[in-house]
Amino acid sequence: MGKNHVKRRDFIKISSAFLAGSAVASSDLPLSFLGTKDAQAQEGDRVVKTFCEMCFWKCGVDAHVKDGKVVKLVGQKENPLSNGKLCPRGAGGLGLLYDPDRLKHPLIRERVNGKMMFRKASWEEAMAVVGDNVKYLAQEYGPGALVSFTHGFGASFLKRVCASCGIITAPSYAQCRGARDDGFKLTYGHSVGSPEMLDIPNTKYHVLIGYHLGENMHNTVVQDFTQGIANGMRVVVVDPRFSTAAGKAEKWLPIKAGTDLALFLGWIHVIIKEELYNKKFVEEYTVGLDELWEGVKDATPAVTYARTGIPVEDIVTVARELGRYGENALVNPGRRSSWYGDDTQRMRAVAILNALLGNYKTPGGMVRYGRYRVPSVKFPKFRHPRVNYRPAYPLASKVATNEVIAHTLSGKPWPVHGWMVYGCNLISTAANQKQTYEALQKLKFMFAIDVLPAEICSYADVVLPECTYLERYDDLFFPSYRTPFVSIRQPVIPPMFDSKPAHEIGKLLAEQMGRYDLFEMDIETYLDTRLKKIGSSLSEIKVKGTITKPEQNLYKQPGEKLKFRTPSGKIELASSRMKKAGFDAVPRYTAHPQAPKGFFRLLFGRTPSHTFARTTNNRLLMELYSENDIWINEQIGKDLGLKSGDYVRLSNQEGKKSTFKVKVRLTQRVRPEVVWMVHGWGHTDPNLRAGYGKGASDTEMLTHTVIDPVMGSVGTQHNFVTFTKEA
Ligand SMILES: Nc1nc2c(c(=O)[nH]1)N[C@H]1C(S)=C(S)[C@@H](COP(=O)(O)OP(=O)(O)OC[C@H]3O[C@@H](n4cnc5c(=O)[nH]c(N)nc54)[C@H](O)[C@@H]3O)O[C@H]1N2
Ligand SMILES: Nc1nc2c(c(=O)[nH]1)N[C@H]1C(S)=C(S)[C@@H](COP(=O)(O)OP(=O)(O)OC[C@H]3O[C@@H](n4cnc5c(=O)[nH]c(N)nc54)[C@H](O)[C@@H]3O)O[C@H]1N2
Ligand code: SF4
Ligand SMILES: [Mo]
Repeated sequence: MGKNHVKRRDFIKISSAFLAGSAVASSDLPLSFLGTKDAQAQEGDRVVKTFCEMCFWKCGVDAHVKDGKVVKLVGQKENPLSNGKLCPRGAGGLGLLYDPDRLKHPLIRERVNGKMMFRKASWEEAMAVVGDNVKYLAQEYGPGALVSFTHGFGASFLKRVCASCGIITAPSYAQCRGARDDGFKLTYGHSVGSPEMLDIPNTKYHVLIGYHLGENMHNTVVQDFTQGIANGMRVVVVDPRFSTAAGKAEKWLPIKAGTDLALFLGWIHVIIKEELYNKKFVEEYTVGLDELWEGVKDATPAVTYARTGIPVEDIVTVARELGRYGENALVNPGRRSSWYGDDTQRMRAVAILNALLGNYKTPGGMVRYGRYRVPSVKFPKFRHPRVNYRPAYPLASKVATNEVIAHTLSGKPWPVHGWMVYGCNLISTAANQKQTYEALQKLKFMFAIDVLPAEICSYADVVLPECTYLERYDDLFFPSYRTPFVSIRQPVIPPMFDSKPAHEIGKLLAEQMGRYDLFEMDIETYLDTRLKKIGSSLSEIKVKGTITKPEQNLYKQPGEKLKFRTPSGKIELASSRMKKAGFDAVPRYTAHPQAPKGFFRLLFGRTPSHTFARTTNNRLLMELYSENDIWINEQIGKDLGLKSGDYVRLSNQEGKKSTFKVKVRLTQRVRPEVVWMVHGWGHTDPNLRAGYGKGASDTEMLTHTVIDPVMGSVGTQHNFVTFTKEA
């Protein structure tokens, strides 16, 4: 074992000595943060242009600084993702920057008199422990013994070093949009992208499946949706819950949860049978129509009604309207698709529906964005030892987080003995917590890089405090988008406490591995060198914040021949790759289990003012929404003797009880057999002093997962809960 190796990990409460006495008391928080619509700088304000990381959308931000303090955050006008506006979470970034619970120093786990505790350490000491263990694991167990879980932009610098240690996995794949992306890749040869390549402002007829815009607050998509509605877009929402988006719709189809695939097959049935599809497009650009019809010919509206609970008339009307609006209609692919374990096939069905409409590169349809290409800088060669591993799922484009956690536990197919966790709180992010906890116990070494004492940190051997996005440079951001752009993240104020940015942590790690050369170029030189390649410079972008190119033409040009990177070169209604891998070439419906008597299917989602579990300690955002509640159908609740405002404990089908109580909200806005809550609440770590015990955790209840055999998406919506009233 590395000389500084530390042993086994029980949860440790990071001593309040490391948290208290912070420079900023919570009472210093600028509580007027929501009055920031006025983007004018007040006298004496210095404005620093950067981009947001309160979620992963990365809107441009103008940060106002006064007397060395950041006083407000407003949307950057020049930035196409913000268009001068931030969502509540973006505006509430100060609640993170000045969170009195922030991690302030590196911490090392130690056993003192038989008791485990964290010791405040210098970066030198902490990195020596990390370095020793990383090297030891590589020497002793070979490539892949250390895996990296990363979510967040700073990870790019760590990847420069960490790819050497084996697999990198992110919860934004199998827990999030992986099934959507792979389902579309199988069908179109490319994914929908992020930002999603959809021309929503010009959509005439828009079907949303679950995708709960307005609660799901991706800034630009919400702006596009609002624009679409202003342009006369008609909206249909399919959701067992009356979402905010449903409030904007002409039709809410309260589907029986888990039966969406049946609805899509029913729509495809009507569209083919009544010849409502775009014949020219389908003939020229798709393959497999006959096979598709074979697969859906029995999915009549009557059968579909029986499966989904949606009246025949609604099924037929929406199919006909989709056909009528054709190229200008959109069945939105949504985003988080890890639902029921048959997610790739469900997303394939959505892809197929769009293909039948012929809405490819059309106003209101699916489009293609290009990006502002910023060439990279060549770094010294670093040979990445390869893990001899075939993904467990034949058509997976990435390795799933839950898969790696399972491998850690089983030691198969390769031994995993160490984790690096950057910016993801695996305790609240990965379902099947028991597996996560057991894997943590089995690890020989784990280090976490975070800004807050998130649950995962309390299980680490070493905790490294990153500074927040408002205190650092990161890499340049230039996603594929309608208006191609490059934006800069730069320090608005210097790092507080003894925290460091990811690029410095990456450098320290590289040095531990003896690779001083990997970070020889300091961050400013690196960014400037990159920017010079596009005729700009660091000094220019620091002032401008965002550099844009003119908006692209998104639509198919007359005479343009479309090409698709699938085996057939066409959109595959029947997928050759699925067939080859032993799956149904055309999606097929199978019924999912329903709730046992007395139980309700647990569904979850977002609220506009919070992001996952990362803002549920943010004192500013908690003023807007301070704890989650559980939505229960009004009649059901009354029958159970509950009323709104009561508190209950949840208990799931396996008898797992929620650690904390949660407030009841009786509403007609959910179907009787489901209940719904906002994800990310019920922090169990007392170090998160504002969030501890507020609301209940959805993840805790997700003990049962159904993994998609195609790409490993973690279906979590087969868990059922019941309630015990709290005194
Ligand atoms: N039960 C359940 N699970 C889910 C979901 C769900 O709805 N329900 N949603 C899924 C989806 S869609 C996704 S994308 C994933 C998201 O999964 P995660 O990204 O793991 O979500 P968070 O809980 O926000 O954890 C982020 C962690 O990063 C830390 N952090 C914040 N800013 C920084 C920073 O600048 N630097 C560093 N180093 N750390 C930072 C936060 O303190 C927090 O500990 O979760 C998935 N898991
Ligand atoms: N405010 C805020 N916005 C966010 C985030 C955040 O944390 N906070 N996270 C961002 C990220 S990374 C992601 S991936 C997205 C996730 O946001 P979405 O992709 O919109 O989320 P989902 O979890 O797929 O969908 C939740 C909705 O689906 C409904 N639903 C549940 N089960 C079913 C079903 O069986 N059928 C149908 N038709 N509907 C169902 C729920 O009632 C709920 O309204 O949000 C993004 N935007
Ligand atoms: S959508 Fe909101 S939280 Fe996400 S980057 Fe934009 S402003 Fe920040
Ligand atoms: Mo996500």
